Amino acid sequence: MIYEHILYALDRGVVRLTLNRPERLNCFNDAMHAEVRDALARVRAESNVRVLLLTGAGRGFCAGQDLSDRAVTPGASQVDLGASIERNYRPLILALRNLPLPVVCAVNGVAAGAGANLALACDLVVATRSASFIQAFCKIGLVPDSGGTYFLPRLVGSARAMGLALLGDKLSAEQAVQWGLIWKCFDDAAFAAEVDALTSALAAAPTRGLAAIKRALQASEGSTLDAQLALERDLQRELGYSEDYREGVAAFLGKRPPQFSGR
Ligand code: T3D
Repeated sequence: MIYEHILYALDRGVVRLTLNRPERLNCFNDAMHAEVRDALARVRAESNVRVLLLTGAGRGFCAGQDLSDRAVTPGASQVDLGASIERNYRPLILALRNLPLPVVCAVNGVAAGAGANLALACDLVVATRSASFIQAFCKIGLVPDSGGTYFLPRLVGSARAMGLALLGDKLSAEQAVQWGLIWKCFDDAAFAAEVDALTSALAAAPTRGLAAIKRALQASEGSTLDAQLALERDLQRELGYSEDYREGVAAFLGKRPPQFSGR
């Protein structure tokens, strides 16, 4: 597939997927959704990908759904938003969550509506200090989608989730870090270098182990202690036979840096 609305680049194990409609703050139309779906399938299929980096072109990260595709003209039939969610947003969020490798979101500017929750669905979210997060849905009579009602209370607690979702106020990246909504924010000038350092470190790490950590932490969100203990046992058993575990132990005992292959 030739991409018109995203950029896709693989370099040293890191796929950089850039939402690329900067004149509209990278908001989603159906074509961009189809391209992102194709790109995520490609990431899954390529054996040498060890990290996915999601970011946006220009001054914004993503402003959610393209509302110019939702203008209602007199006499025209209205769009079934449930069908749009089912076709586009739900599979997108599930694909990111189920990818067996770390997904980093580099929020380079405003993240609004489904754009904000797309970021929250990623495993590590970093932002420029000038970035912001807006649960814009309430301003147009909608409910937070793309996992917003799932991620928000789990990340920041129900009082803050309610405030963000009911008021739709802009939350600064610094406040988002303080509230535990995202991992870190960096000065804008240092952002690219910090993101490179983060993704390079993850690309050199034991990929299967990281995928298992992601799976176990996700599972704990709806699980019991006993079920988690059983899952940890099963994952540890599996990882104990991996090349990266053998390399990690050998490197530790040999007092040398490990060279993980991701296998
Ligand atoms: O519909 C379904 O399928 C259901 C799923 C829905 C999921 C959703 O995401 S619903 C929520 C949709 N998003 C929003 O409501 C956010 C709308 N955007 C904004 O509120 C503001 O643009 C921002 C707060 C994000 C940024 O404000 P600001 O002042 O920095 O920029 P701006 O001037 O508003 O935007 C720049 C341009 O991008 C502007 O175009 P123009 O005037 O220069 O030609 C603006 O219209 C355009 N733009 C920004 N967001 C959207 C958009 N165009 C279409 N759709 C957008 N979502």
